[in-house]
Amino acid sequence: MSQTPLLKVEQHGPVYALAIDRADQRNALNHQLIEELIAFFANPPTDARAIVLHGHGEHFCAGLDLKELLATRSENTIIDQRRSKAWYRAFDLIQFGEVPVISVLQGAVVGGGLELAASTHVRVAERSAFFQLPEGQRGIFVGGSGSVRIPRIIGAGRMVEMMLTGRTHDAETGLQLGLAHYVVDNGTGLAFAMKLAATVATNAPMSNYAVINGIPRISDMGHAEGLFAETMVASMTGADASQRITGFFEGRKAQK
Ligand code: 1HE
Repeated sequence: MSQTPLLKVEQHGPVYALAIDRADQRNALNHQLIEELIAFFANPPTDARAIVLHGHGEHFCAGLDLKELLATRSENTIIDQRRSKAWYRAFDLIQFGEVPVISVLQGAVVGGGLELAASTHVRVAERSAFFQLPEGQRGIFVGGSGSVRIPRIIGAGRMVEMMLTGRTHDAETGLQLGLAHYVVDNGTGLAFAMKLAATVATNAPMSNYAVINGIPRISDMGHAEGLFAETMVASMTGADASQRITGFFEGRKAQK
């Protein structure tokens, strides 16, 4: 029996809006959702130039589906690691994918929901958004790449403190920490993100690809390796640079 999809896809020209449609369970990530994320991001539509990821309802995402965890946990730790491996695949496909992803964050951005948000490239938080890592309180650890991605955004020390105390950061603090790049009024995040996505979509696709794949990797390299990688990546961009640069100067002349 086929399951009703939990990810809803809408095309708006070069921008695709991808909605997590599980508001009754606060968009908690179950196995089906992770598999649907993998299916979408492994083969995004070839005409997609930017993707907006958002969640239906009052909350972006309540993290791992804890009921499913209780029902499916294996005593065999090797088998149990399959869950994390699926999450790694999904979130790596997002962060190191073909197309920039802009997320819209409202209400709970907690646990695995924060791990998911951290794999997106631009994060727009509505004022209602709050960020928390309650894994310690639930007797578990991050298992969706949080310990790799989140310290690179807020620093290892802050993540340790968040996990030990279970503290909640509001949208404004999230902005200061880099968990969000924008804070907007409640109910306006999707429209704001769609506008940003339309702008991102006008960049050269190869430049966007180089930015999302090159910058996080190069920033992990040593100085010499980084410079070498940068020049290699740069040499692969620029297919339509002459036309774009000429267009830029002609546009400025026309304004004068
Ligand atoms: C869930 C989940 C969930 C809600 N798994 N079902 N994440 C957490 O520890 C967060 C747990 N959730 C919450 O703290 C709250 O639900 C919220 C703050 C997100 C929302 O509160 P509220 O009052 O709007 O909703 P609610 O009444 O708590 O929940 C509504 C329903 O969603 C209810 O189901 P129902 O069938 O009884 O109606 C809840 O059980 C369900 N629900 N959150 C399953 N998370 C790979 S490692 C990652 C590790 C983690 O992510 S740990 C953090 C897990």
